[in-house]
Amino acid sequence: MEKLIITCALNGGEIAKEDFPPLPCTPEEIAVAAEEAARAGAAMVHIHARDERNQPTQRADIFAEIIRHVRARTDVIIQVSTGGSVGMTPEERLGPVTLTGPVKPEMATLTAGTTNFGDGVFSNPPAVMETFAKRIAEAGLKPEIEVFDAGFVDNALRLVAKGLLKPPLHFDLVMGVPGGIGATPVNLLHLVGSLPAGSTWSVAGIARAQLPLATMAVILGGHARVGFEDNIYYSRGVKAESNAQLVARAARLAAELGRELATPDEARRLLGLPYHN
Ligand code: KMH
Ligand code: ZN
Repeated sequence: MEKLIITCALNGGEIAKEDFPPLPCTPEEIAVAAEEAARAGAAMVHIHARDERNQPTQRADIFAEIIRHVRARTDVIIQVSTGGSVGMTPEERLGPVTLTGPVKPEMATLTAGTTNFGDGVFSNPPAVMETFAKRIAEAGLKPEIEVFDAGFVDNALRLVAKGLLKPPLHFDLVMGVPGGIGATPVNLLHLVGSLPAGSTWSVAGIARAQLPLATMAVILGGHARVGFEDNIYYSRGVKAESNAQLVARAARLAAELGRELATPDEARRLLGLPYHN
């Protein structure tokens, strides 16, 4: 089995800092969280940005500042969100994909469909998906295909058929968003079974599903995403103290189950990233 890539989704675009003060929001807070997560075993961080008032933003200048700070501390793979926050326009969401030079990220997310998302709608109609696939490819970034429901895999295959995505594909199976696919073992097995041969995948279980689905990923040969974007609890009723705490638990679990962790450079090789350190 390949080594395990742990991705830490540090902050997300939906949780308010007022509601959860440990959420990393400033470039410095995000960089410290990324470094701690990397030390705990994460090979990749998935990053959203916040503005001066801690509100979700896709501003390229803020992402540039974040990436500068992260790279000063750690060589972890930087994956930027193009999901942003529910309700943002597609052009707004593409902000971090415009970055070049020393602040260019290595990966960007590409959500392969529309889903209800809590009380809102995360809108990704076909034309938007096609634009995002083109823009991510033109920027020289590897897409991580975000799957919130079963049909999203088929949508990704349509993009492959149109020549807009090039295999091998990397998927992140986000399970348990209210409005998306339920976070059950059977659903995970179904999603994994529907991926094209040669794909890599991680699973991001929402809330209390984070730990059991990460465990399944370790067993099945997939990869695991943990972190505050998906789950702010360590156990029932007990908030997590840091992203690193959640990463450390996933790392311990992998060790118990005999699965070695990938370093950032090993993860780059597994994902076929063009930019090796
Ligand atoms: N904030 C969600 C609506 C991504 O990062 O690409 C979507 C999201 C996905 O977070
Ligand atoms: Zn995200």
